[in-house]
Amino acid sequence: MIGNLFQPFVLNEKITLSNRIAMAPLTRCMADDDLVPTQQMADYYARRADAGLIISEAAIIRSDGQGYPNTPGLFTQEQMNGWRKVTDAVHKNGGKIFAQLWHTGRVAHPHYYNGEFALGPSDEGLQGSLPRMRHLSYTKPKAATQQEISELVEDYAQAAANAVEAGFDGIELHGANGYLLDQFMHYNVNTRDDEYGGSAENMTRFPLEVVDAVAKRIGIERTALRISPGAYFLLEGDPRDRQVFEYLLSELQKRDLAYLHIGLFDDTMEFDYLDGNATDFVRRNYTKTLMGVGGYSAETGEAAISNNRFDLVAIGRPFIANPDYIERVKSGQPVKDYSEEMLAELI
Ligand code: FNR
Ligand code: 8K6
Repeated sequence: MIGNLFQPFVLNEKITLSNRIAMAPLTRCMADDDLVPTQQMADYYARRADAGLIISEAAIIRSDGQGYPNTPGLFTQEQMNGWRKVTDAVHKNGGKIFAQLWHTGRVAHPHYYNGEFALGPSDEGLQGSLPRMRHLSYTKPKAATQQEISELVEDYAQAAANAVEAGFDGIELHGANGYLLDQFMHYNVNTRDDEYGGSAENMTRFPLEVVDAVAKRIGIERTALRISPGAYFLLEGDPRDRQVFEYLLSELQKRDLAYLHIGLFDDTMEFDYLDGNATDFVRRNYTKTLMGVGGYSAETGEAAISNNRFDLVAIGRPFIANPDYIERVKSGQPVKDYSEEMLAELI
């Protein structure tokens, strides 16, 4: 039943995956209070090392990128040492692991880093209160200056270098789901009128500067990117966003990323301004290695790969519920259903 899913997949000269199933990045809020990954986290990832690729839960590149409690960092030596336990454990079990690099932008909260403000593309803020911290409301962000944007580019590159030093096989830039890089690419949040806003070329400038700075530091073959052309989480879509992503994809097409990954919870979602779902929009505009995601099982992922909708499938919630997901699928055993209570513990 499951055919080419379990064949090796060559990403590039440096990296070959043992199969086409990736573990999606899954924030678990289980790092210690210095945002250092723990031994329990190392054990959790090691149990899933038979995935073709593990993409780590998002790790913040610097303290003001934090928007949720106990999300791990990749900017101190102690955090790198914690990640080293994770990467060693995964490699010992024959797996490969990329770090997902994160800055939440306007979704950050000064409470977490004892700061004055959250940085965003503009001062367009979020309404409401924070998940798991309902007593805190989102703050009005400060629009990043060009100097601050240059510092952010450097901090992404440094976090990527830290990731490689901590033993990761590569990194995935979190450019999806309404966080900092994604905020620059949607008109709803990016209302700038300088060279970082107002046109497709300007709105993709910062994300592309980050891609290029990271690639220069660790190699493009170790650099991947996750994007959400369809806005569905933490920001609103705008018909003009389509041109931004068409331009982004035309630029990415010129680079040899390890892979491009869609940021979605549900791949059946349709977006008017993309003429359908986000995955098909990306596939029409980008011909290199693409990772799909959002409500897939191994069977439906395999079918989508056979239909050439994408090349690799990321599985999220089922991996939370089933540490032995790959074994179960391979041997035809049923997989346990995910439920939100499972987030309380790392099994
Ligand atoms: C996520 N997702 C997510 N995405 C991301 O890019 N970085 C992250 O850190 C997280 N964290 C996260 C935590 C939890 C608890 C969930 C449920 C999801 C999204 C995830 O990678 C994936 O896109 C979705 O879960 C959809 O895939 P599944 O679960 O339908 O296979
Ligand atoms: C990306 C980091 C987030 C951290 C916290 C946990 C996430 C919980 C997951 C459930 C949220 C589902 C949101 C889906 C949005 C779809 C809206 C149409």
